[in-house]
Amino acid sequence: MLNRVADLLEIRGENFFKIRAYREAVRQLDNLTTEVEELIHDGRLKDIPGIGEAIEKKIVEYVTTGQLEFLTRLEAEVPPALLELTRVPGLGPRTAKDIYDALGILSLDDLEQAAQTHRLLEVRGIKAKTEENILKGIAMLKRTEGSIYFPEAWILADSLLATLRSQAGVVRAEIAGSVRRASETIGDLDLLVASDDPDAMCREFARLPQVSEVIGQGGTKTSVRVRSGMQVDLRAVKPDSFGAAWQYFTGSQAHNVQLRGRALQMGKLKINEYGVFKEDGTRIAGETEESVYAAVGCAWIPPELREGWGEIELAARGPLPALVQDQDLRGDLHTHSNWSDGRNEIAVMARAAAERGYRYIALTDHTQSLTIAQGLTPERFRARAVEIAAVNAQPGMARVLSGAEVDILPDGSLDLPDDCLASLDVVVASVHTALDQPKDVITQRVLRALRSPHVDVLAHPTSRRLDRRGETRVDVEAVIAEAVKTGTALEINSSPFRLDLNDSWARKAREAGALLAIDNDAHYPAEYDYVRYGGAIGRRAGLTPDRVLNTRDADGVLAHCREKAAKGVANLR
Ligand code: DGT
Ligand code: CA
Ligand code: CA
Ligand code: ZN
Repeated sequence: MLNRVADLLEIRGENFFKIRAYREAVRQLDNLTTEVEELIHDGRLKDIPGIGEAIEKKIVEYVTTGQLEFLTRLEAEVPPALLELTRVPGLGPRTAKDIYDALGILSLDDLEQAAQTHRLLEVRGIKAKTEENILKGIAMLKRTEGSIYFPEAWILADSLLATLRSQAGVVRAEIAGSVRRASETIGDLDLLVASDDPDAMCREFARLPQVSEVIGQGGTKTSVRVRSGMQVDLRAVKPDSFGAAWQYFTGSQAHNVQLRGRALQMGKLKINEYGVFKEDGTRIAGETEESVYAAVGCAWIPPELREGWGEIELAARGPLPALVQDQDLRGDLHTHSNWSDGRNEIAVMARAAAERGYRYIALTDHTQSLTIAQGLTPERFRARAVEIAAVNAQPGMARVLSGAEVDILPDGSLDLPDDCLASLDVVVASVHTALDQPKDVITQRVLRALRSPHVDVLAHPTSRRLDRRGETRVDVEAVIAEAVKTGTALEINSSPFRLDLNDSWARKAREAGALLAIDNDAHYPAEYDYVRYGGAIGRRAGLTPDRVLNTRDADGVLAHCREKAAKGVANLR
C-alpha cells in the first residue's frame, strides 16, 4: 500500500524526500520481525526509525480499516491507465509520466507501438536501450498476463482468513482450491468456512473492507473481487460436513473425478460436498477429510499431490511417505548479509534465523564480478570470516557457515579462485549474467560449474524472475542429470519472485534421483518466511525429507560438502 502511494506521488512529481520517506517506511516494515498489528497495539510503531507521525497514522488506518483514504484520493487523481504502464517490468512511474506527458500514451498497446516505431526516443531521457528494455518488458508482461502465482494468493488468504476467523460464529476457516494445492499459477482463491449459520457468513463476507466488488452472492457461496483484482470465492458449510466440503473444493477436478470413480466401484458410494453416502442415503463420512478418504479405502492425501497423477492408487496401498514439512528444514543454505547486497549484519541474520527455528545458515554473499551486488573479493571473504567467528561465539545465534554465492561466469568458470572456494564451508553457484546465451552455451556453462568439486548447490537453476524475465535456455534435464552424477544439490529457491526450481522441474529432479535444497535467498530477516513457498513446491515435487540437503544438521551438510570435494579432487588426479 505504501509502495503504491510512493508510485503515485512519483507520478505526480512530488518532492523526492517525501517519496523516499514512503519507500523507507516500506523497507523498515519489511525488516520487522514483529507483526505490525502488535506494534500498533503496544504503541511502538513510531519507535521504528524512518516511520514518522504522518506515515504511522496511515499505517494504523490501513491496518485497522483495510483502506487508506489518502491512497483512494491519489488514485482518483492520476489516470488509472498510467499505473497500468508501470506494470511493465523496468518502467518506473517517473518515466511512465514523462511518456504520458510527451506522447499522451496511456495504454500498453500504444506504448508498444511507440517503442516499435522509435517514437519513444522523442521523450526526454529515453535512449535506444531504454526503448529496447521497454519492449522486452511488454513481452514479459504479455507472457505472464493474467497469471497469478500462488504466493500472492497465500498473502491475500492470510489477511482474509485472519478476518474471517475473528468473526463471531466461525468455527473454522481454511484455504481450498488450487491455492491450497499450491498450484504454480492460480485462477482464483477459494476459501471455506464452517459456521452454524452459513448464509449469514456469506453476507458478512461481502462486506469485508478488502472487498472492492461483489460478483455473485447466493445461498452458501459468495464471489467477490478484492482491490488487487483477484477473485475470491467463499463457501460456507455446517461444521459436520467441513471435511467433505474441504476435500470437494480443494480439487483438483481430475483428482475428484478419479476419487468419485473409485467410490462408485467400491460399492456404489457417492461423494459430494456434504459427505460420503451409501446407495440407501446413509452418510458414512464427512466431518474430516481423513474420514472421506478412509471411506473409499485410501490414506489421507496431502493437498499438494491432488492432481490426478496416480496419488489415489498410491494412497489405496497404504499411508503415503511423509513429505518434507517446513519444520524439517534445519537450516537455510542461501542467505546474504550486508557484506554484499543483504540489508543486515551477520549477527542480525543469525539471530533472526535462530528465532524462527533454524539451527544454522550458510552465509552466501555474492562474489567479486557481481559489482551491482557488492560482490566480495577473496580478501573480503577472509575479513568476513573474522566477523562470522565472532558471531558464532555469541549466544542465541544460528550457527553461521561461511559460504559464497559464486557467480558462474559466461564461460562456466567460477568467480573465485580454487583456494578461496576450498576455504568455504558451503558454496552455492548461480548464473546472474549473460542470461541470453544460446541453449548449448549456457547448458555447458552450468554443467562445467556443477563439475567443480567446490560447488555444493546450484542456486535458482533457471534464473527466472517472475516479475521480469523467463527461464534461460539452459537444458534443465541435462542439468538434473549432471547434478545426480556429481552429487550437487539443486535449489528450490523459495523467493516469490523466483520459485526456481518450480514444482514440475523439482519433480523431474526427484524422479531422476537428485538431491534438493529448499532455500530462501534471504536478504533480510523477513525473507526467511519465504520458506513456506519452497516447502510447498517441495511437497508438490513429492520430496521426502531425506531428499532435501538442508533437513540434515549442520555437520551432516558439511560432511556432504566435504565428500563431494574429496570425490572431485580424486577425479582430478
Ligand atoms: P483455479 O481456480 O482455476 O486455479 O483452479 P481450482 O482448482 O481452484 O478450481 P475452481 O476455483 O474452479 O474450483 C475449486 C475446486 O472446486 C476445484 O478444484 C474442484 C472443485 N469443484 C467442485 N465442483 C466443481 C465443478 O462443478 N466444477 C469445477 N470446475 N470444479 C468443481
Ligand atoms: Ca480456485
Ligand atoms: Ca473458485
Ligand atoms: Zn542469492
